[in-house]
Amino acid sequence: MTRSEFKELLDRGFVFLDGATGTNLQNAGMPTGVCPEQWILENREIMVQLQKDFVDAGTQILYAPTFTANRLKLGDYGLEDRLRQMNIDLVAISKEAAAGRALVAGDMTMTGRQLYPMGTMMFEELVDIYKEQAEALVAGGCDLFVIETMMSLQETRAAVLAIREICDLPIIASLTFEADGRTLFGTNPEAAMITLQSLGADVVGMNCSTGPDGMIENIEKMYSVANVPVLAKPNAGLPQIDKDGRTFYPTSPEEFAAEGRKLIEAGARVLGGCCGATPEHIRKLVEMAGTMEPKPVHTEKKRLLSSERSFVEITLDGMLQIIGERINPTGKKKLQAELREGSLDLVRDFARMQEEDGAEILDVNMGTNGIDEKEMMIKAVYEVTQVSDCPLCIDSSFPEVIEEALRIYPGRALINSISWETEKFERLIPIAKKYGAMFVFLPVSDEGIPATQEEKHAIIHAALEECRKRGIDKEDMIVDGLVATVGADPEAALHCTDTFAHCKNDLGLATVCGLSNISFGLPERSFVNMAFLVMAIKSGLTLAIANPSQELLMNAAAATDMLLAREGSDIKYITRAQKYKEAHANDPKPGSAQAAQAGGGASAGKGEGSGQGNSQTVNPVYKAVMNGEKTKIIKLCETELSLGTKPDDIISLYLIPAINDVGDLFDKQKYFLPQLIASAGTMEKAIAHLEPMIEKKEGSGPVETVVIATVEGDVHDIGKNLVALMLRNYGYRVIDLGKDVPAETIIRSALEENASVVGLSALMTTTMMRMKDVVEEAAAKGYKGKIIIGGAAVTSSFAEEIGADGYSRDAAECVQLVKKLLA
Ligand code: B12
Repeated sequence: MTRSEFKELLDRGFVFLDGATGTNLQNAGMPTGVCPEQWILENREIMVQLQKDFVDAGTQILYAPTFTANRLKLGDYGLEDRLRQMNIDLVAISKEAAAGRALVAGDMTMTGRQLYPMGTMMFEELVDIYKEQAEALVAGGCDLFVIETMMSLQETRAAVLAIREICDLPIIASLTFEADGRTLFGTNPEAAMITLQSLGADVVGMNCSTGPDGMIENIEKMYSVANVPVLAKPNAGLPQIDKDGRTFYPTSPEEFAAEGRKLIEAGARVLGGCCGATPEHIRKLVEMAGTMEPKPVHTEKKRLLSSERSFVEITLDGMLQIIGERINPTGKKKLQAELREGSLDLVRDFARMQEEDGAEILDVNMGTNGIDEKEMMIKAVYEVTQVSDCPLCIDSSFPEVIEEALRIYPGRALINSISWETEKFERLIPIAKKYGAMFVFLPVSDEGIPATQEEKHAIIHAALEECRKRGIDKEDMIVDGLVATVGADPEAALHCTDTFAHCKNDLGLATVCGLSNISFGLPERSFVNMAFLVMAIKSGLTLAIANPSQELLMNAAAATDMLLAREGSDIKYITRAQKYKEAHANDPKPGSAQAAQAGGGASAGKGEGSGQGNSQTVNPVYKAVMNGEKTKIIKLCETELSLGTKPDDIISLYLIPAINDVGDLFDKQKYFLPQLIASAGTMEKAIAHLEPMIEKKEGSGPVETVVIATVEGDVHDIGKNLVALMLRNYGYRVIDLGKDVPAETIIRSALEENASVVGLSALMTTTMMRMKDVVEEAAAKGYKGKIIIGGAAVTSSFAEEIGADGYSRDAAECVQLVKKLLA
């Protein structure tokens, strides 16, 4: 099926998908622990019957049972060499069931391995894994693709790109959102929709995780930014356990259909069911939808950029928006030196500071001599996306640098810039199109900078027309006003404002400019820049590339927006003004001798490498863990040691409080999994470095053995490692079994090692009950030693409740506890 035929199908109205595969097959006898794809091939008649039932119920698109038939997942069963034939045969099963009455989608999902920088797999490796499966699915004759149950937006991007690079079949992309409205990796529904529709997915939506009611708000959010149909394929409710310990899904077909009504009202056009949804659920859904009309797919396009976790809308009539300009080595000696050494610490700092100061988009430019710009740009994109939620503006003079950055950027980026010079335009427009990026258009032609306003405007018109012909919308383009220097051309500012007004009012185009060029060569440039900014905003400027730490500019922009009565600008101005007042509460009074010495006070701006607020008071080791700065941490620990702080004090005063604060921010959804992982990695590196330096305490008496482990299902081991370290320092023989350890292994080891004490750690409410399993296992196997427990999730009363012999709050107390128990 071609993409345009698929679009026609979607334009006609609702499209119905199938229901669950896994749960229905389990009910039909598929045992747990087997390779589902292989089981289906061996029991093909069961699958054919299930899918026939779905088609009879109204399913128009069947998902072929190829969900985990990728190299990595099949590899778990030693079946990777059969990948191609298995995918072909599995598609054939669905085709037989469809018998021409439904389309068959080749189904792909996550591989189970995480992408760099959280895991070790590189982006291209994943693209190749998906390509291999996609090629097999095409060979099997699938009509379209579905990428489903995705928890990572970046992995979904890899799959979409892989498919797009081998064929032009339609693609449905569907992610799984948690109850908090984000994927496990922190992506919100809008960011997912913006990123994937611009990358070329034909339908975007969500499946699994919650029941239909939990999806409604997320579907509304997706629909609000969508130009493609929205998909909803919920579970039949949240899974529950029956009295025999079996999982079931509680939503009946009637209830499922009733909730489906709300999903349709929220904007869903493509509908089906996930775990627990039977053919009867689909039948009721189809019947109910027959009484409704789908909401229209928006044809009007918004200007939207996204990062992995957030998004920004650019509006022609809204407040001025700032693209932070500081991640650019031009004229910044310190940044240049760092980049040459391969360090991106300052890049990360600039990213954080600019976001804090009000930038909504961050420009990233790595152009300086003495470095490989492409390599550095890729590193910078990885780093900045971890520390900031702002979408990025990829800024380079080299198309190949831009392309590489767009390929790995986990969102929808802005390109800075594409000009009307033939070579650049021809090279970069297809790149913008392939990756779905927006771009800054520089009205400069092969003849150079246009000599007159008429010429400038003629170039803009020609580019707009050419883009339209190539399927690029005017909303994807932001025109650069080409700011000249007023010292050389007295009408420079007037020409620019004329272009801003023309673009906005006559062409409906957004505009951008770098401000500071206007004042080049003049004294007290900040006054000129500010006056120009006010004129530019009034004439219709949409975005400015600027340093958001320049208070004068930022506050003048907020005040101008307020005077122009732009929505939300009054609150923004007041908030900024209050922040300004607080920041300057201790400044010398204007006009005083100190003020004169301070040289301009508020208007001076922060300048490179300064202005970290009151962060000077925060300990750098603490800060590095909070920010997940792995590369810095050893150096910072060394500095702290040289100041006389003992290694154990560094752990208890800075490292532990920092990781606990990270946990709080994670809890409040201010931090997401990538940040949690980065902070934990930084903490682990610091502890490994400090461990050999911690003084051994003199032991006394016989050497007693302690077996210690984090319980099954739990991978948190930082605290457990500290406990082990402390006990070793006090002379105990510690057998550390690691993390995620089953009860049987722990007790077996305790018996074999003749341990006097078993120490258990658990950090999650979901794993603390595994401690009880260990206590029971000890009783069953006749282990007579003591069992102690710890970890943030547990308390002394819980220890009593499960029959453990002791609990301690931290590692130091644990030593006392063990001593007491063995006395
Ligand atoms: C770091 C961290 C991680 C790291 C762990 C890295 C590692 N190698 O350990 C990573 C990123 C991998 C991680 C993953 C996850 N995490 Co986590 N994580 C944390 C965090 C921020 C800090 C834990 C920590 O190291 N604390 C510092 C140490 C020193 O403290 P401690 O472990 O409590 O240990 C001390 C004492 O408790 C005691 N002690 C510890 N063990 C023992 C044992 C004995 C015998 C004794 C006597 C004493 C004792 O002494 C220790 C030293 O003083 C906590 C938040 C928090 N404040 O606890 C969340 C937290 C535990 N994680 C949480 C979650 C939800 C997750 C994930 C599910 C996230 C996800 N969506 O994937 C996964 C879980 C994966 C799994 N199956 O386990 C939740 C748990 C919620 C709950 N109530 O169940 C928390 C509470 C965050 C939150 N507020 O939501 N996490």
